[in-house]
Amino acid sequence: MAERHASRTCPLCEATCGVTITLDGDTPLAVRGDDADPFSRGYLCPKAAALPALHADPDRLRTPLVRGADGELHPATWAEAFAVAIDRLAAIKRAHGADAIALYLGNPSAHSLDLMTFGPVLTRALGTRQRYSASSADQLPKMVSAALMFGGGLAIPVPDLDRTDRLLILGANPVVSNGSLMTAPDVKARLKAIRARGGKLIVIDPRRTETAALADEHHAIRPGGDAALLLAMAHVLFAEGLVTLGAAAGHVDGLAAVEAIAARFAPERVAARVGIDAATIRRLAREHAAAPTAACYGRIGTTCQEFGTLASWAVDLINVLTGNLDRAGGAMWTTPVALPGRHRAKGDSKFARHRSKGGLPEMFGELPVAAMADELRGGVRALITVAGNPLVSAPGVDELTAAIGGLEFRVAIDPYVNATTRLADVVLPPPSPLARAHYDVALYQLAIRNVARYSAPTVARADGAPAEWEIMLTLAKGVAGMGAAPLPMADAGVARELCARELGDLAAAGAPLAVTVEQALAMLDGEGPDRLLDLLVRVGPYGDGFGARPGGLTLAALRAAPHGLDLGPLVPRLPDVLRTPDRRIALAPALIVDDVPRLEAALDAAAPALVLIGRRELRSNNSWMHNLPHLMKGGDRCTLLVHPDDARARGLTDGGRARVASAAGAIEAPVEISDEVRPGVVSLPHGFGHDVAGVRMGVARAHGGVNVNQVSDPAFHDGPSANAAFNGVAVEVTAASG
Ligand SMILES: Nc1nc2c(c(=O)[nH]1)N[C@H]1C(S)=C(S)[C@@H](COP(=O)(O)OP(=O)(O)OC[C@H]3O[C@@H](n4cnc5c(=O)[nH]c(N)nc54)[C@H](O)[C@@H]3O)O[C@H]1N2
Ligand SMILES: Nc1nc2c(c(=O)[nH]1)N[C@H]1C(S)=C(S)[C@@H](COP(=O)(O)OP(=O)(O)OC[C@H]3O[C@@H](n4cnc5c(=O)[nH]c(N)nc54)[C@H](O)[C@@H]3O)O[C@H]1N2
Ligand code: SF4
Ligand SMILES: [Mo]
Repeated sequence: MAERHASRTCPLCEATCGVTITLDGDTPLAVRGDDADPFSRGYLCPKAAALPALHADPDRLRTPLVRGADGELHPATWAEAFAVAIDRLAAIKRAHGADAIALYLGNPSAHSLDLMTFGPVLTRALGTRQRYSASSADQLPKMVSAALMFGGGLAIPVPDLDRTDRLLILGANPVVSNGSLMTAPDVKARLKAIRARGGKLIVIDPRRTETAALADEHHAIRPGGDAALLLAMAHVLFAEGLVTLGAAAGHVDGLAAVEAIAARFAPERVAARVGIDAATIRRLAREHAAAPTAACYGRIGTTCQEFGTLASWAVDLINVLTGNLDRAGGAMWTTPVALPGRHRAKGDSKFARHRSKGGLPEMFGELPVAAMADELRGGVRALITVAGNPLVSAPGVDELTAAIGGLEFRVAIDPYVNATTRLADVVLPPPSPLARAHYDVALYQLAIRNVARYSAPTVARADGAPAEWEIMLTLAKGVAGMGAAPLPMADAGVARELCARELGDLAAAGAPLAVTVEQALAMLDGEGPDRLLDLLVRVGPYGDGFGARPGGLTLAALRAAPHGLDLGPLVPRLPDVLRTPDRRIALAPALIVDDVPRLEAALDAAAPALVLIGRRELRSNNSWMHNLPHLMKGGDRCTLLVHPDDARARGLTDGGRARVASAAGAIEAPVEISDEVRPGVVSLPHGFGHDVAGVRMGVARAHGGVNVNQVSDPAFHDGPSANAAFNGVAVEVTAASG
């Protein structure tokens, strides 16, 4: 037996932990934390321990599936499956135009080097305006506020976790989620360290979460109250002369406009809607301002809600107004090693260039998932899903199921036959996550230290199976009508184009490199994503500049450091980080400010008696890791948390069943009575509902659970971004007999 050890980055969540895998040949046996990873320092969560099971899962597809004349999905060769997919897609595009094909990109694409680099190639080849992604069921409001305030959708300040004296967390549960828009392995230890060094942790959440359990203070806000709470804190800062801009001084516009808005949000006015009393709000504002350093941070509870963009904006207002933006211990920007488009002069704020039939705006080139069912019914003929399971993850899944079912043709790039891909006509499975190279292009933009870790594939790909970037490229070439060109040529074409763009941006920025595109291309390492990564590293701030900065980083240098490189704590980035048109911080962008009256109207309106929120749990990863037996041990986790008062008033019993009904639909779920949710709030996790006809995931089906997004209402969404509002959905809950 040739037992060996290989280290790589865990691809499963945003924490980017290093893992060391014990293998027998190419069979993974066990996983432990990689002690030599300078960022994760040996930390490992239970999900990573399931990587061998994921690799070995008999339900994970190894060959493509194509729907036969009998209406069933059958194994097919790669050549057959590509031929069917390309013929049909190309024919639909020819006959009905680019917008007849819709594309949905799911969450794991942000964790995949292949998809981060070659996803855009397919997107461009399709040329469709029918583009969707999990972003509009997630962080889109934060991207909108960051783009408008700072000039980049991912120019999102992250809490300087390891140095802060005070962390105010709203609507995030990092102890369970392992952190999001804040790449920080072993976040639990890092949070505990804040208190150990004398700092304070404050959690604002309708539920007393696992993170709240570690905190100095927990305040059970009413869902949707965050923007009002933070504006009321801003009110206090202005009223009491506590505003100080720190590093942002001299770089901000719109301060007077913000003061005028904050003036309308006295703590006493918002307290009832927010569910936190005025004295506490005043104290939170004063203590935040008085702390030597402080960071304000919000996540899903602040984005996937009715006022997502306002709340996301207000989080950074608090960072700015207390002098904590861009200072150590405050909220800072990462300096990532590899970042596409980093030298471009202009930001990426492209909004509302077109709209859905229902009037919802395009954002960063995509339409919101809240509009997807309507749009698919209105002229779209085919759908490609990549690493996504929208029939579990998007709001209003009953209507969306009918809409997807009614299309002419569906292609899924996915390793499982799940609630969504069971409807596909062609399923193209990516290789095991252990059989691909890994580099976190997306997540290292949001890391709490400047780090970089490249992982080579741990095991070989199965004979004849393409890498996922090759799947994307083959489809891209096919729909673009260049079917016969050999792959490497098209790959080289992608590299040439990116290289020309990056070198061109540098020249335009007055910092040209002394190489031609051809010379640079000749120096690049590898093919496919590796080659593009090498390019991005070399033109980046630590890069060798193709010889201009000898000793600078290259992909070869990353390969030589398989446990990762620690490039130090975050450093100040103002004003260079800004990509707003005037390179200033816009504190009061029109698109956001125009939404304030809607918030004020809500303050004065009657709130629903009972609202639904979501939750995550440790051994789960949205919808797709429920097929691994040892992650599914123990009791049913897909339960409806109900406060004892609400249970009593509705005659609900612990372990009994409840019917949950909203404007969008109704489901039944087992009741778990607990005072960890505040009265008036019930909580159900998302990611369940696997036991539907056609799903080929044996373990997941046995633990099917209910699909909460049958009651999430696509009509209930954020204003400016139209991001799905999964939290704060008005529901009626009654005892069910079943
Ligand atoms: N174990 C595990 N880890 C994961 C995932 C997973 O499914 N399982 N998913 C990954 C993904 S895709 C993401 S985006 C991240 C998400 O990471 P987090 O945002 O940290 O995770 P959530 O558990 O969704 O936390 C949202 C919190 O918001 C609270 N909340 C709900 N409504 C409101 C509100 O109106 N205001 C406030 N202040 N709070 C509210 C909820 O009670 C919940 O505690 O997690 C990632 N990590
Ligand atoms: N009610 C409610 N709904 C929610 C949320 C919530 O909090 N509450 N959270 C939202 C959030 S934050 C998110 S991110 C979305 C997630 O929404 P989605 O991205 O649509 O769903 P996932 O469950 O992450 O499904 C990922 C899919 O990718 C496949 N997959 C895994 N790895 C790979 C790979 O390497 N390549 C390919 N091609 N496929 C792969 C899996 O098999 C699965 O089918 O859900 C959203 N939906
Ligand atoms: S926290 Fe996330 S990255 Fe770290 S081991 Fe767990 S799943 Fe993997
Ligand atoms: Mo997410």
